[in-house]
Amino acid sequence: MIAAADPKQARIVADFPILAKPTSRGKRLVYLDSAASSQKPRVVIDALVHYYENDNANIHRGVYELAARATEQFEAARAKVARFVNAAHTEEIVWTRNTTEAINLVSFSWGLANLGPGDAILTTQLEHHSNLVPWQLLAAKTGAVLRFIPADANGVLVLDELDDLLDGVKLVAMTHVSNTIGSIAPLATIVPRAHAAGAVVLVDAAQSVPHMPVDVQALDVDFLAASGHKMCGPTGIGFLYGKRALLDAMPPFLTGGDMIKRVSYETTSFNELPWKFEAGTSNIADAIALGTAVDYLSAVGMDWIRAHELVLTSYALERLRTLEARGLAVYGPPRAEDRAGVISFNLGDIHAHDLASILDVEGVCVRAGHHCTMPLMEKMGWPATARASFYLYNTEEDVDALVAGLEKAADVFRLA
Ligand code: 7TS
Repeated sequence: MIAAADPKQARIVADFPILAKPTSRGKRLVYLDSAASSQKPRVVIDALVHYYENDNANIHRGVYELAARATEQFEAARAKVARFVNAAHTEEIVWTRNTTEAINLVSFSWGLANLGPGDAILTTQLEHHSNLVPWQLLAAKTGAVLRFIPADANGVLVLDELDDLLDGVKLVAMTHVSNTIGSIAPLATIVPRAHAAGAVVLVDAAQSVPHMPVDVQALDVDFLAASGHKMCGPTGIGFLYGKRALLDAMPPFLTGGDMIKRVSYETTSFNELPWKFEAGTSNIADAIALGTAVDYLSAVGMDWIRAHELVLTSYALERLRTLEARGLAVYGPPRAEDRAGVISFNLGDIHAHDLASILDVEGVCVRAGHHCTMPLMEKMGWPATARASFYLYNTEEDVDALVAGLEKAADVFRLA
């Protein structure tokens, strides 16, 4: 039971101030675009204001109490994120702006130092541009080649040729959850085989860390990237997890203040982990507020969030099926268990952007377009899709509003 009337669900919805604000047309806001960015609970918004009103100072330099307090909270937030993904050591968490920057850090630092002509990078056909473009550029710079694990028509990775694909691979860089199709990658199968082939594994966890328990030690991944803004945190803060031995051996990415140990006019020695990778003044307030977001998610329970999204996804798939006769096509794995709370679809020959505009009139926010996965869209033969994505604050009423909006669209376009 996850209707809005459920007491735990009602409390969660009430934690997000924006959900109580009607749209300009007086509709209830039905936010189904959390894969793009999540809404923020009041505790996170309050954490930002509290920091600026009470604790604001630059970190890692002031001897005065205020600066010490800012530093302490900034580093405490790092420890919270480390615990959240079960990193063995807090210094294995490097703050970045977002997933994209975390992946670029690995590409520029580890990639340029470790790849050369003839080496291979293995990724998948499902990737967001953020986990594809950096590897294309790295391959061009180093002479490495880029290979792809294929996806089938449901967006499920096909592993039949995996051993051949892994031959000569130094890096496997793949998404945990497809942001377009919602399919969950079988990391438990791929990671050990990648390691056996001598490869390092980077996981783009932008769509998994916010939505399900993720344990970097259990998965045994070498690098993992995620964005704060998709997990109830502020924009402008994300993180890279990296195994300590790998991060230790890597050269810095960006250089300048804070990432140094000693500088002379001629030369520089670098700071210890994780600060070696954090050049310049960090995004202090947002890191601290991401710590608050992680506390909030942990209090709700990541198992609860995954189970909640599974129930909503099952319900949505079932309700959407009633529109198949009117031309609704739903993409991705047929079983809800095989996906995260992401559903891409098209309705008849209505362009996905028109569909999203009609839904918007009803207060329903969905994303339409290529979802930053242009090669996947082309492979699937979809010019665009509309995409609904769920989070802890969504309810069955939200799914009902989506379905009602789609029925209205079918009426407007006179579909069957
Ligand atoms: N990787 C995946 C799997 C993503 O879904 C996204 C963002 C990114 C990387 C990039 O995250 P960023 O925080 O660095 O921008 N995905 C989406 C989306 O699906 N709609 O808008 C952004």
